[in-house]
Amino acid sequence: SFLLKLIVIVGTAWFTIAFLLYNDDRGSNRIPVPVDDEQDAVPRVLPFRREPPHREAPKKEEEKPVLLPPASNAGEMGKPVVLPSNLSADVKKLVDAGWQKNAFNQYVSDMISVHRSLPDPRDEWCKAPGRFQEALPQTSVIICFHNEAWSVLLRTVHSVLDRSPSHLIKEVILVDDFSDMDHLKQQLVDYFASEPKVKIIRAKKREGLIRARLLGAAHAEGEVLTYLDSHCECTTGWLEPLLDRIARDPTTVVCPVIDVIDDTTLEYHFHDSGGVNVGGFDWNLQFNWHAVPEHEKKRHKNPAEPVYSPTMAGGLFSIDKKFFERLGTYDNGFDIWGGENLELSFKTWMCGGTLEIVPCSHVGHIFRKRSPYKWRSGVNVLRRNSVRLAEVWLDEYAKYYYQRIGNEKGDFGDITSRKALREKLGCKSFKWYLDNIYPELFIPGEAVASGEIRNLGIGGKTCLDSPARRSDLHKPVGLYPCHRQGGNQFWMYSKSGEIRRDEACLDYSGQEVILYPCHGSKGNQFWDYNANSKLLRHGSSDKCLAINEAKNKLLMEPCDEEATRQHWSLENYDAS
Ligand code: LR7
Ligand code: MN
Repeated sequence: SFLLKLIVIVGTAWFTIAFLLYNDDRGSNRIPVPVDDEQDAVPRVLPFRREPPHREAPKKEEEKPVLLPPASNAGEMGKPVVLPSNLSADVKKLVDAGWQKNAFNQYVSDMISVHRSLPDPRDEWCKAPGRFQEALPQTSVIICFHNEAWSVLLRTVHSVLDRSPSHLIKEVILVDDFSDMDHLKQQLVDYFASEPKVKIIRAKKREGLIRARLLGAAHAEGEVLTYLDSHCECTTGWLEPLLDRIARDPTTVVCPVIDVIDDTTLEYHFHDSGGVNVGGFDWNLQFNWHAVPEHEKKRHKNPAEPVYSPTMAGGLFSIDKKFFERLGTYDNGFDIWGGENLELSFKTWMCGGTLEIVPCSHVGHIFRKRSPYKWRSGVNVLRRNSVRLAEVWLDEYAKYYYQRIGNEKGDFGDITSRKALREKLGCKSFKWYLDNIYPELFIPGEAVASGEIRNLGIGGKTCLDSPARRSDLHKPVGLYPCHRQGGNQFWMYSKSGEIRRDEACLDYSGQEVILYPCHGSKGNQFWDYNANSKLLRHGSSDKCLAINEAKNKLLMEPCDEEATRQHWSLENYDAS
């Protein structure tokens, strides 16, 4: 009977493990999408696409960083480092391992000095004498990390220390969010032993980046908090323009221009100040970038002046510590990654502050195409965070997000204290925010139909389907069996005859039916739906939308009311 018990125990354990793995797969960071499209709705940091987070923790054995002697001048002045194509098998292994652990080219980073030089990106306007106030508040720079590469973390810290006036840096707080890589333990402490400004704080368990940031704030002594990701590089003069805005008005929250550090070559790409973008979001509650809108351009004489931004990317910003506290910092129920950037953006605007991007300040960031670290098993973290955000801040607009997730809110925990906070602060409504701060955003409620667009021919089970990412623009629109889960099959039919999701519109110019940035001038993006005939007649061609026999391709045909392959139903269609 002992043997029997053993078998039962081993069996149960096996099932538990299998269940957890299964759940991890199901609960990974995305909204329900067809199985063949794993990539949608993963945190998308445009214009770069990410993949779902790794499901396994990085392997234990390969922890020792590969510390190569910096190759002479490699990467200086932000230049790219390109590895030769004829690498030996041993080196190639190291390069691959670096990519695997970090989702960027760690090997190349290790070849570059942690003090490398960068060109000065500033517009002349920024360098005018007296541009910024002399007396500026001191800042605590808070850098959270979970298993960051050694050379990349050090370069971040040195870029702060090397390129900031030392009297403005109260301290640099490194918050270790429960990393398990060896180099982040005693080796890191030893490295900074003679640098009194650098403090290392360790989370006792994995907190996720949001609570890690709060831990950093709790230890901070500076008047201003400046947050950076752990894979950044600050450029000359990055700090003064940020602190200057806060000195003038402590309710101003400021972000630098975020330049791209190439994930493969570590090249530093400058965004020139003519090309500054501002932050927005879509109804998946994902952050995105936009050109500065005309009404905002009109407020400025020089493009290097700070611009209002509806949202922030999240990782790189400065905020007055007292103002951050007044706003109730972050929702500490946010786990691991995501949502906090929009929360802070909405709150800032709705509760009496302003949010700006400061073109005189440039900081580089390594953009990754996937998240290299482990998230949580069995929970859709990003959705949970986003539902909390929507419940507290979006008022009657929350429903547009819920439509995107098939109205499955899941367990999002307790939010009473967050609602009480909003009440106490007497913040403005989300409608006020949309009308005044983000008037460019398309409001789904203004659509005549919203939901799936189903073809009624050949079985009547085929729906328009596309992730409609920025990378899908200019590509043909797909078809897929209808799944009733929103996501890639959620479309809106606007009053002006567009079939759209966010900024992507169905567009036909004689070749294929593609997605194209919505332009608002009808023509190739005009579709006339007739609820009686069920036809979708196209504006400029006068043809009708249909599907092919194999149900995998959209066609444009001469309109024929008898052809069921030209018949469509638009969910929630309301012509009144
Ligand atoms: O569990 C974690 N614990 C952590 O300490 C997970 C992450 N982290 C650290 C991590 O080591 C890094 O330093 O938190 C930082 C951010 O994590 P990333 O680099 O994986 O995030 P990201 O750059 O892909 O994501 C952007 O959106 C996030 C939403 O929660 C955060 O706000 C990030 O700070 C933010 N990054 C930027 O804004 C940089 C510019 C990207 C753009 C656009
Ligand atoms: Mn980052």
